[in-house]
Amino acid sequence: MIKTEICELLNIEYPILQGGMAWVATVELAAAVSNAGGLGIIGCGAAPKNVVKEEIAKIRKLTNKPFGVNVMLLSPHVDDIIELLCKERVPVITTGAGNPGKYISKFKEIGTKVIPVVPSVALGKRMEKIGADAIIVEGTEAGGHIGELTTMSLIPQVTDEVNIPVIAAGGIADGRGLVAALALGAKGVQIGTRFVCTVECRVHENYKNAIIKSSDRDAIVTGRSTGHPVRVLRNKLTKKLIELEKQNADIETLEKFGVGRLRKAVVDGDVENGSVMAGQISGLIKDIKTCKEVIQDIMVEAEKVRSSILSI
Ligand code: TUI
Repeated sequence: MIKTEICELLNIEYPILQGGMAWVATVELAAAVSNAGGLGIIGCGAAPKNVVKEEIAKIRKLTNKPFGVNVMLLSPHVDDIIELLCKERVPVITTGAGNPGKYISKFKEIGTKVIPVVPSVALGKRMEKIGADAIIVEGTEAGGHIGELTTMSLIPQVTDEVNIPVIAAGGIADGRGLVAALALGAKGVQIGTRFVCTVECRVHENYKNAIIKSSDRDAIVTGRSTGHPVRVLRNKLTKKLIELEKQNADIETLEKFGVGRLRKAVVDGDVENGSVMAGQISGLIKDIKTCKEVIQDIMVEAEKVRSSILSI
């Protein structure tokens, strides 16, 4: 089986991390991924401290394997969450949607592994300098809040410039993606959308079905004009947002229009008026499996792909 230094660093069996998706990456999903040998990650999104505290208590009951917590740096509760995570001494912290520079030394003090998500070489280098244990390098293929560059072009550029392990994210959902990421110099992958379509993921079934029904060109980007581009599945909401952007609506109007939309899709199952965050790889996902099946299938396929490449 493919093992890399990420497995050693995080004390996990397979070099697969589950994306810490806001609203989506709840404790049930994260525990299932950790129990299946990957790294499950609870996504804080914009949740307040008490909610995250309960999630951490629950995951400790559901698994004795390592797990992570993702801090979304645009959250209004970010300082409270950081304080909580330090107190709780969670094994791994990932960060997204911003620069976690000012928090890294706090995490290092308590021995937590810190893995920021970065969308560029410059930020990756900065994170290495200030002590990140690894970096998740996320291409624009990913769902949710995204950067500009593709996984294919970002990963080799970053791996050439840093000495800490790189974990590839964005556009990866199977064993081919894992082997491709390793070929580009990554030591592991972070997978989001594939884990949404699992038995253990608690999103509304309409959300899972929207991904299953989607095809290659359905995951589009809105919000470029606000400076916070977000990849979501095409629906009534995106149509309206595109219209508003064409009319040069101001940032405040656009951001107000987006408030509560992710919850609407995830919790209420309103996949027309809600924000169905999902990556470009959505079109590849055709079924709902358990997290264990997802991980096993990826690893078995990766081994096959690796040997077929070696015999070319
Ligand atoms: O964070 C994500 N994906 C997310 S967060 C999220 S919740 C949200 N909803 C609506 C609007 C905004 C957020 C949904 N999906 N992925 C990790 C990621 N981080 N992608 C890109 C970045 C990133 C961007 C800029 C990381 C650092 C960064 O730094 C800029 C700077 O300050 O230098």
